[in-house]
Amino acid sequence: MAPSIILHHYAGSPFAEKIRLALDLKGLQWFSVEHSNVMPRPLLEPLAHGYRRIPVLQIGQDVYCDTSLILDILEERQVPLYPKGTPNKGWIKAFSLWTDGPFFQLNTSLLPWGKLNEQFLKDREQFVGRKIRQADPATTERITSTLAAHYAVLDSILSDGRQFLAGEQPTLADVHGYMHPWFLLAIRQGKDMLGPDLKNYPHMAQWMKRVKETATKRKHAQSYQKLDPSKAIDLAEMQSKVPSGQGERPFPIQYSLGSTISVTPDDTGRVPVKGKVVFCSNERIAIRPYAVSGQGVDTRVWFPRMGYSVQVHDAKL
Ligand SMILES: N[C@@H](CCC(=O)N[C@@H](CS)C(=O)NCC(=O)O)C(=O)O
Repeated sequence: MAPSIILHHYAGSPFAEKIRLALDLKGLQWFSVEHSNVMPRPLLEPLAHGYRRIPVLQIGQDVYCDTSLILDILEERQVPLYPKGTPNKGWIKAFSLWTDGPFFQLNTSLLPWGKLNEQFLKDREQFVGRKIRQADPATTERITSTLAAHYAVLDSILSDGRQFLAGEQPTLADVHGYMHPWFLLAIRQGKDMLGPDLKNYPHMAQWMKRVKETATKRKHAQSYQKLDPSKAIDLAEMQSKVPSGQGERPFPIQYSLGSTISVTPDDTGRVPVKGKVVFCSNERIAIRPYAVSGQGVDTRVWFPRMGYSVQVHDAKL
């Protein structure tokens, strides 16, 4: 049977690496749809309706934004990555606020910005909403030393001899932590990325090998197939009508099912996605952009509530 999971991504994205790793650790099969590492992404736009970050997970006409939500969706499938006896979802989510926030920002600030092409630099300036400059040597040294402290935290968690970050079995904590040394090493292959020397973190180096080996062992024999981006659009269009709305909990007072709202990331890629609310809970929210714009494909676009702001255009309470 063809896999129903479609990952929209590009090879060099550390956040996408999280999802690729989780898919392998879970032994799931998926379709890989590759997009450019800069905007525009004309064959993702009709599905994601303005959401400009990578990765995006598509299952039929449902489009899930942000790795935090994508990992929750994948967790609903076989081989849990919060096995019994390990820290539960809430704890690991709190842990990911560190890996995805301050740790990630420091890691990317050491990219060799001065050597990257103009188009990439301009794209990322738009993405972060400010000018990006190659740090001078003193700043680079300061960032490297702070970043070293972050890697030391990963190393110290592992220093008591545990096999994985949350104990003896791989969990989503490993998925969140792994993207950082992976990114540093992937970029270093071109010897261009600055930053701490990973040889200084022996526990982390062993753990990286262990995570990789476990993923290789567990991954499905035909883990992924490449899919043409236009086929992913066809697969969303083939679905029946978007199901009517629901919510697990009372809605926030400012909006309700059927309200027109925009959802915008709080930190980077702050492009609002506007649509009618079709689902809302404490954890996630889904909107139907097509119901407002009449453009693109009639998808449900899902966001986590944490890290995203809502602007209400028409409350219809
Ligand atoms: N909080 C988001 C962050 C995603 C993110 O920052 N992705 C980077 C790629 S690793 C991105 O979209 N960069 C800009 C781009 O590719 O256009 C998530 O967890 O998915």
